[in-house]
Amino acid sequence: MLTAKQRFLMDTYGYVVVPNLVEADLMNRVRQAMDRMDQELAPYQHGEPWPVGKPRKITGTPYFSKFGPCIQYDPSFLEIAMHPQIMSCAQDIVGGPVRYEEQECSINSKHPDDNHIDVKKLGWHRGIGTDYSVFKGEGRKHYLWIKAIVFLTDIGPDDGGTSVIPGTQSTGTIGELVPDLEPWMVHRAQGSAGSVLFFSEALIHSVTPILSDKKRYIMITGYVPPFMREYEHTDAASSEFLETVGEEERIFLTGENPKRDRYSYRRL
Ligand SMILES: O=C(O)CCC(=O)C(=O)O
Repeated sequence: MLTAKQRFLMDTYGYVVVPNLVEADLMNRVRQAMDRMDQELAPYQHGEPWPVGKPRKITGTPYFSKFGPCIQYDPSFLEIAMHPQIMSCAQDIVGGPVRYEEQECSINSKHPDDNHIDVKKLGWHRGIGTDYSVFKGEGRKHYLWIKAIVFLTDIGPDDGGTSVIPGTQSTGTIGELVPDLEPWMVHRAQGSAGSVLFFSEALIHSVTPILSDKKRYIMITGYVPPFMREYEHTDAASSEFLETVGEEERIFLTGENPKRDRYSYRRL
């Protein structure tokens, strides 16, 4: 559950960083699995057909490795997605039970050419429109599609914390705002390892170049209500993988709960 202050930050800025959610042991296991995956997987060639659920290295440069989907690669990835405290915050923000939407993770470090940040040149994007991404219920705002980014390393001011344009979960478009964007209009999410950045996918956000010599590891999981789907069909868990997990995990991964109708969500 979020505190009143955290709910205020989520509703005002479209994001909140909740500290100290994930234990060091789980973070170590996730980072080790990410290093293994980085060694094992060759970069995906654009347009190559890809089986549903199969872990993939989407980007592979000496400074940036990004994987997605990745949840099937190592049991620690599903464990962190279903971490009880992360799930509790995700349910509080979404406003009911949540299912898996997608999972990506990345390892990045400073590119030798990156010496300053030009906010107008960042890779700004959002996944869903401002109107369709939010509903009000019992005096609260809830967000239908959120991401949780677990900081697996400490992230200080120069360590590539996710950039966001606060408030854009409610209003504004990239085309209107970015040409006139000023540095003070941008926040960079920071926190110690184990903190989790929660944000609405309607919030305009971007990867940020790293200016320090620190390597950044993050795990990103998307959460939606059970009646919503994965972002891309290849993000879904494969039927072979679903056979290897327990009932609670299967319900989380598919949104299909034999004891509830899909639209019993928030029926009071
Ligand atoms: O790497 C980051 O900080 C941001 C990731 C991102 O842009 C996304 O999840 O859409």
